[in-house]
Amino acid sequence: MAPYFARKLRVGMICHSSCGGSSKVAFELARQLARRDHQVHFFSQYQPFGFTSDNPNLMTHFFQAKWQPDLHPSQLKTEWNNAEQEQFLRCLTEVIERDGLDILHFHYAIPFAFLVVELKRRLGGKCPVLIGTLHGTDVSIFGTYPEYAWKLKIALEQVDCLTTVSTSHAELASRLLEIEPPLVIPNFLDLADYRPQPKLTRRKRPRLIHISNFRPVKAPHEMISIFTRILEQIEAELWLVGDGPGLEELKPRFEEQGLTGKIRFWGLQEKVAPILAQADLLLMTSVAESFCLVALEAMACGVPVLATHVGGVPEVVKHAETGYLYTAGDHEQAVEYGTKLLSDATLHRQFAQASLVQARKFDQSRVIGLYEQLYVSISWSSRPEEALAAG
Ligand code: GMT
Repeated sequence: MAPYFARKLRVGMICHSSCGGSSKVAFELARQLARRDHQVHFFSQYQPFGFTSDNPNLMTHFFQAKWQPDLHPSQLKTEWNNAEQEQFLRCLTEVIERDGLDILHFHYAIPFAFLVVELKRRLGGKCPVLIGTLHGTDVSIFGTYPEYAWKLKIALEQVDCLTTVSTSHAELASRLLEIEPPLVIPNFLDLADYRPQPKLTRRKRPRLIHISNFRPVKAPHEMISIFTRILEQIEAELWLVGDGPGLEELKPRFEEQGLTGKIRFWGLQEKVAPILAQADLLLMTSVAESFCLVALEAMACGVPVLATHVGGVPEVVKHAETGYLYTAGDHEQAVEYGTKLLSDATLHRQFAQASLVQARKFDQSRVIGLYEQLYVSISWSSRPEEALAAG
């Protein structure tokens, strides 16, 4: 049962308008907190792809009505012009002055760490407690440019509490940005939404699936090469879910390799669970992943994972239990693992079962309580008189 927090919180949640993992996590956290009767204000530049809510405790603020035509929903818009920054700060200030907020929680550091620090400068003592979650390339890419890392460090040090999604990412952030390691609160799923489903069709060939935004960090060209080599060993097909500017560049490669007919393109999908549940193996080829939310989504649907051994992935996928982790770039190893799992039904059943067990560790019912505890303890420590009055 969900823990009951007598004190209902007023939380502001900020994220990018992309369809990526950090937005998904932010929105799901907002949705689950609202279901627990907290008052949640969700702030994003535009309405993120597929995000809707009919819970009166969850109020949305999309402060730019018209989507920028050159912004693909898979992209994170990290550079905001002055007008956009001002609109954002005005929108936050209005809500804070009207409704009051105990906590303001941003997801992905850029540009939000800089913007909330500016908000704090303007609001002084009226500023809510600031919490930031570092999600991925805000550290693993931006953190590698020394000048940028320095600016980020200065902003992040003015935030009241930093969290991140895996131990590996906390260590990376601490090393690259020279900050105290952030608190680790893993990503989570509502297992009511992600679960195994009966296979809809009888199939002769096993089905691999890849879900991403096809950015370079996902190394999608590696996926073609691995899939082509798997086809030399067994019959198989590949489903591609998601979209991104990188996908168009890949399409001619599929044709060159004679893969048309073995690949289905699904494009961007609001609900990936029903598609995922029809697959046999998730293939992820990323060069960096702080967590790999899609691996968790797959496991929750009873689909084992073949992924690169990078970042926080080993904290999610258990090697040789819920999938296989291969050394990035070692295609031979990836092909060997993939073929083995897809051609041994008993082994596949064992892995699928173990995946379901592993996914339960990340159910929202376990993780949302960690955020509630953090919010309560940090907002009370910043307002000791209120904590005393509440006993
Ligand atoms: O950091 C990114 O490039 C994108 C980010 C996002 O907003 O989609 O993804 C990251 O956050 C997800 C949610 O915490 C994690 O599951 C992903 O592993 C992480 N991506 C990378 O680290 C590349």
